[in-house]
This record gives sequence, C-alpha cells and structure tokens, in this order.
Amino acid sequence: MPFDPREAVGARDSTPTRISCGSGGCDRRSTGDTASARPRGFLRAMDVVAADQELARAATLFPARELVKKIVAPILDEVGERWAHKEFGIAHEHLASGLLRSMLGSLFRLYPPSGNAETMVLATPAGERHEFGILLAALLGATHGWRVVYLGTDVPAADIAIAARLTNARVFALSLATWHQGIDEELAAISRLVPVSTRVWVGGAEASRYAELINRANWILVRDLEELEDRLGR
Ligand code: B12
Repeated sequence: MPFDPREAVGARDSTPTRISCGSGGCDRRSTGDTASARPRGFLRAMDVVAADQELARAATLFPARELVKKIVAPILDEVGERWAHKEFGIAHEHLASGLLRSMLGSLFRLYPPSGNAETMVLATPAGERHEFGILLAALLGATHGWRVVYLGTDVPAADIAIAARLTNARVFALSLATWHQGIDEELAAISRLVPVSTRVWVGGAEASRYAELINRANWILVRDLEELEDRLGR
C-alpha cells in the first residue's frame, strides 16, 4: 500500500506523552507506543523539524536505556517494516538515520567514562553498512560506564585491529546485518589480527549464521541487547 500523507499528519493529533504528578513528583513515563507515535508520525510526513523536536524532548524525558527501547527501536522497526513493504524508500530511511544518529551521538557526552573504565571498540566489518545495531550497543556501553570507541560502519579488519591495540580494548563488538561477498574473509582476518587480549562480541540479525566461525574463533555470540546489557554489567 503506498504511503498516505494524511495518515502521517494524523500523528499531530495522537495522544501526547502522559505525565502524571503526585506527592513524590512527576512520573513522565508513557507507554512505548505512545512515546514513539509522534516522532514516527512526523518522520512519515518528513516533517524533520517536528521530528527532531520530538526526539529532543524524548531525550530529556527518558534515561538512555529507556530511550533506546521505547523510542529508537520502535522508529527503526517501523522504518524496517515500511521499507520491506516498499512504503518507505531511501529518502525516509536517510532522514530517520540522520536524525537518530545525531540524537544518539549527542547522548554519548552525557556518559563520560571514569579514569579506570574498560574500553569497548565498536564497528561493522568491511562491506556492512547497517549502523544502528552498533550505535545502540555503543550507547548501552556508555550508560554502563564503558569507554566507548565508536568506529562506525564498513571498517577493514586491519583498521579494527589497530584501534583495538591502541585503545587496549577489552571488547570489540561488531554487528552483522547482511550476508555479502567477502564477509567470510573479513571475519577470518579479524580473528587473525585483533589482539588475543580483546574479546570479540558478535551481534546482529545475521550473526547466528556465523555460529560455527564464532565458536571456532572463541568469540561470543550476543543474541540481543538484553544479553549485551548482562555482559556489560559483569
Ligand atoms: C535501514 C536499512 C538499510 C540502510 C542502513 C542505514 C544505516 N545507517 O544503518 C541502508 C539503506 C544503507 C541499507 C542498505 C542495504 N540493505 Co538494508 N536494511 C535496512 C532496514 C530497513 C533496517 C535496518 C535497521 O537499522 N534496523 C534497526 C536495527 C536496530 O536493527 P538490527 O540491525 O537488526 O539490530 C538489532 C539486533 O539485530 C541487535 N543488534 C544488531 N547489531 C548488534 C550488535 C551487537 C554487539 C549486539 C549485542 C546486538 C546487535 O540489536 C538491534 C536492536 O534489537 C532493514 C530491514 C529490517 N527490517 O531490519 C534492511 C535490511 C537489513 N537490508 C537488507 C539489504 C539486502 C540491504 C542492501 C543489500 C540493499 C541493496 N540492495 O543495496 C544494502 C546493503 C548495504 C551493505 N553493504 O550493508 C536486508 C538484509 C537481508 C540479509 N539478511 O542479508 C534487510 C533485512 C531488508 C530485507 N528485508 O531484505 N539498508
């Protein structure tokens, strides 16, 4: 079904975030659906200014972990769904990606690591351009007190290894969202080049396809963000 702009404009009328106040102060939480409905609606209508304002507002209302679960993940899920049904194309995807990247990027500053924090390097391997898995993982890392070195997408094995060595990383986290030509060689190179003192954690929708390699290389398959949080807290 093609995208209907009236549906998006209707988002302006959707229930605003519920804020209830009692003697103990204000509870500014709302349901996941309600919380993400407005930015999702504005994105559908490509009202970038309103979407940005909604995201900025959400960032002041929710702690980072809640923000990831209640706002960012539902927006990305909707982009994914609509993309799959050809209701969204590159323009919607780029708009959503740009807005979320800049919001998440600014949140890192709120979680400066302590002097003795462990370091986590994050990247996707060469050829992998899906960024949001590592971006969400990076933000969770920061909220758990880790020093986060975010390299971004499409990073060759040799460069990942340099970063892991220079930062004395305890963990290198990577995301695999697609299978593509050359990825097996790239993963093999990562296992050769990354220092043995750095544990490799692998996540993403396609990660389980590599379970055998992950086992052989003594890496860890991290199934979802909940498991990641468990591991970050250890
Ligand atoms: C947005 C998007 C893009 C954007 C990415 C922009 C960006 N800045 O990231 C662009 C336009 C670049 C893109 C390109 C392509 N894409 Co694309 N894309 C998507 C889309 C719509 C959403 C992906 C996303 O961001 N999801 C939200 C994130 C948060 O979800 P996630 O990545 O799964 O991560 C979650 C978990 O997996 C986990 N996780 C992920 N990483 C990690 C890492 C760790 C350490 C941990 C603990 C957890 C974890 O946590 C997240 C939250 O739960 C999906 C469809 C979908 N429904 O997912 C297709 C999809 C992933 N793309 C697909 C394809 C085929 C492509 C292209 C080949 C298309 C093309 N023909 O050019 C290219 C490939 C580019 C490349 N070489 O990588 C396929 C992959 C199929 C496959 N299994 O191989 C999908 C599934 C679409 C489809 N149904 O066909 N894409």
